[in-house]
Amino acid sequence: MFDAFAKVVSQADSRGAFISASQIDALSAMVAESNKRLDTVNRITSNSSKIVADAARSLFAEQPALIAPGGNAYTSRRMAACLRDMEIILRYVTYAIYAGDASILEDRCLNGLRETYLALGTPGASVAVGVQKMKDAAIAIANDPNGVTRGDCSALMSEVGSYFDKAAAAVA
Ligand code: PEB
Repeated sequence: MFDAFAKVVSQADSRGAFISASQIDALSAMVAESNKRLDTVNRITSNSSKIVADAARSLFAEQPALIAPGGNAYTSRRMAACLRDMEIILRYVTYAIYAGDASILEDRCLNGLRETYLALGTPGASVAVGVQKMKDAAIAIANDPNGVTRGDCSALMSEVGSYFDKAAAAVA
């Protein structure tokens, strides 16, 4: 489990090298922009229930077989497991945004998740659709220019998107 700094250190150490000037520049840009990152995590975190519930509703509207008798999210127990899974994935994505590095998401959430869904008979492709819906909602909320100092968040938003994409690709 790394953050952006630990990852740079680990990479430099594996080469037996000092931290390079370009690595220092990249980390210093990350620090300079860090309020955007913290605002993003704060906004997604404080809207997490809505992001999960809306994405799930939209997924079930598109794929009603999931909630019909015999479906993978039919019965309250499976529905609860499904909402919980989406919340877990969103939580690990917020950790990755906070750390500026995907390794916590990869190591603790995505590693083995495809195999878990295969073993359970849960359709990973449907989970991936739900994750993409959470991505769209999270970016819309994080990128809202109202209520914050306005600035260019395009690089950060594409980074945020990449963590959701990684999660979706891991289970699709
Ligand atoms: C992963 N999900 C489920 C299980 C596990 C996970 C380990 C089995 C144990 C259980 O039921 O609790 N757990 C989850 C996760 C981490 C973890 C991400 C990461 C740290 O520890 N069903 C659908 C939808 C989808 C879904 C497509 C979008 O129809 C999910 C939600 N996951 C789902 C369901 C189950 C499950 C379990 C329904 C229960 C499966 C079953 O018992 O039939």
